[in-house]
Order: sequence, then structure tokens, then C-alpha cells
Amino acid sequence: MNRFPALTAYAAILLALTAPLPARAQSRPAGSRVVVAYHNDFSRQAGKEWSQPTVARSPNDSASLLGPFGGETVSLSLTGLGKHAMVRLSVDVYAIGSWDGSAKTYGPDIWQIAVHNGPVLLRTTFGHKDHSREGQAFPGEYPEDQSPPMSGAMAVNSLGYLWQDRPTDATYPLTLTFPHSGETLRLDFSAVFNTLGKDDESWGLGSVRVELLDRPEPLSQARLARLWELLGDEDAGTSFWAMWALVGAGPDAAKFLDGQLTGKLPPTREVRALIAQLDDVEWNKREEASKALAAYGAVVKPELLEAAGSVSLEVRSRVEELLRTANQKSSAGEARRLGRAARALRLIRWQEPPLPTTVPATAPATQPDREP
Ligand SMILES: [Ca+2]
Repeated sequence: MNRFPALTAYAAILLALTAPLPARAQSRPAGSRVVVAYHNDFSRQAGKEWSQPTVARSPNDSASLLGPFGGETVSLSLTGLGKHAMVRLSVDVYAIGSWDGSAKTYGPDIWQIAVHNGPVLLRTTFGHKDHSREGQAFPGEYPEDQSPPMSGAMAVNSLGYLWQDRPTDATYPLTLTFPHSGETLRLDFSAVFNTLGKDDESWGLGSVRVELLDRPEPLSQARLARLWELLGDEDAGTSFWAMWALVGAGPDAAKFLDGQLTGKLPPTREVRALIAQLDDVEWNKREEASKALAAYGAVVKPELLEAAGSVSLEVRSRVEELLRTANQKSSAGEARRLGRAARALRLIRWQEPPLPTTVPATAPATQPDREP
């Protein structure tokens, strides 16, 4: 079983980030001021901060959870947050039942966290080893990343949920730190399953903690450079957690990434215009936009991920194909690095330009709604 590879990678990165500092850097200010804005392990109840405050005990009575939920959106709304620069979200996700990962048959089974009216923080798939021979996107993002089923799981079959009389659950711990300074925060957790029966897959949250940090995590130039290397790591989880370490470093990391990506990023407005053109009434125009986006390669992944939840089946179908093939323009490691770097930049700067309303993860695109 692949229980710990992503955790190991994440631990290695954390270790690298917390290793003793050279003497010159030790004069920097002490750690961030951290305020716990919200914490619930659901052992008692969930309040009106949740759009669906349903709590349960796991069948073997080993854990409490918010849920279980199906293919729906569940929101956490926090208000009166006070002054802060960053939010650190820690959550244990329970994937319950026959999750099929990124499989084309019975899948993909997609799970997502988004900031309402803000960025998609994570759009991934989970797969149970008994159901997902094609693997899953976690620890990474769907559809570009691929890892063995249950990669990054902290525990497997520990909750007592059964699917056709066999134990079928996995627990995924997540910690994501991102810039946020508003008085209110709404997080949308959602899933979309490709499923035959409504009880095939479900999900729950085992623990949710939201902390407010007064500043980003400072990183030395040497550590920024090391994370730049790790962004292109062949292990999807290592690359994924390196991206999140950069996002947690905020403006310093953005400045560093700007330097690395000079001349490589097309104007966002142009990319968004091309994505809008993917839904043109004329097939020729849609094809033209697909080809232009494909030519940019991995650096347009942030915009493609934003469009992956589009209401248009045609756009979703074309975007998923572009995300799948975005790595072909350059070597896999370089493409992964560029895609992650562009995405880190977008996540760091999401509060600067207004973003369109985030839509929940939508049903997977299987058939275009218009024929050529
Ligand atoms: Ca499924």
C-alpha cells in the first residue's frame, strides 16, 4: 500500500524549510503570529457556519466527521476575521466507498476546495486501491498529475466503512497556506462523481482548522531556489508540496517566480480570451483557440484549471484535453515546473485582480455537446 509517499515528501520539504539557518539570516523576526479562527473535530456538533452541519460517527466508532456527503458543495463561512495576511487551512478528508480516481471508466471521481469568489485551491481525484487501477491525481491536481491509488493517505480502511462488504475508506491530511486578508472567508468543498449508484462514493471532513497568520513564511534565496528545483520533481507529490511552500511564502516567492518566468508568461487577458473562444459557435474558432492554447504549453495551466469547472461541456472537454497534453511542449520535468510556478504565482496574487465567481467542480466531460 502506498500510504506515506506524499507525507514523506512534504515532511522532507518542511524539514528543509525548518533546518538551522545560516548566521546571517538568524536576525530575522520570530515566527508568525498565529490566531486560530476556527477549529472543529466534529466530536460534538457543527454550527451554522456550515451550509450542511451534518455530523456522524464512523461505523467502527473510531472517528467523528462532518458528512458523509455526495456530489454536492458544502461551504464553511467565517466572518469577523480581523487583520491578517495569510490563511492556513488544515483538514482531514475522508474518501469513503469505491472512489475510482482518474479512471476513465466509473471515473474520474473529483474532489475540490475553492475560495468562494476566489481561486480553486485544489482540484484532485482520490482512488481506492480496489477500484482505481489508473491511479489518482492526489497529491496533485486533476487531470495533469498521476500517482498510485491512495498516495498520500494517512490511514487506509480505518473508519469501518464497507462497500460490497469490503472495507473501503482512506484519510487524506491537507495543509494549505495562502494569501487572504479579508474580514470574511467562505471555503467551498465539493465533489463530482462519475458513478452508477448513489452510495458508491461519499466524503467527509474529519477535522477542520483555519488559522490566521500575520505574515507569509519568509524563505531565503537558497530555499526559494531549492523549491524551484523541486517544482520539476518527477514525483507529483513532491512537486505539489513545493508549490504550496512557495504559495505560503507570499510576495517574496512571487518576486522570485517573476524572475524565473520572465518572458514566459502570456498576458492573462489574452489567455482568457482564448478560453472564452473555446465556446464559440463556430467549430473553426474553437479549434483555433485550442491550438493557440496548446502552443503556450504548461504556463497556461492556471487559466485552464480555472476553466475546468465551466458550465459548458464543450469548454470542459477541450480544457481537460489541453491539461492532459500541456506537458508535451517541453520535457516533463520542465513542463511540470512551469505549470506549478505559474499556478503558484496566480495563487499568491489572487487578491490583486478581481476573479470571476468560482463555480463548484462540475460533472466530468465525456462527450462534447456539439459535433464539428
Ligand atoms: Ca466512480
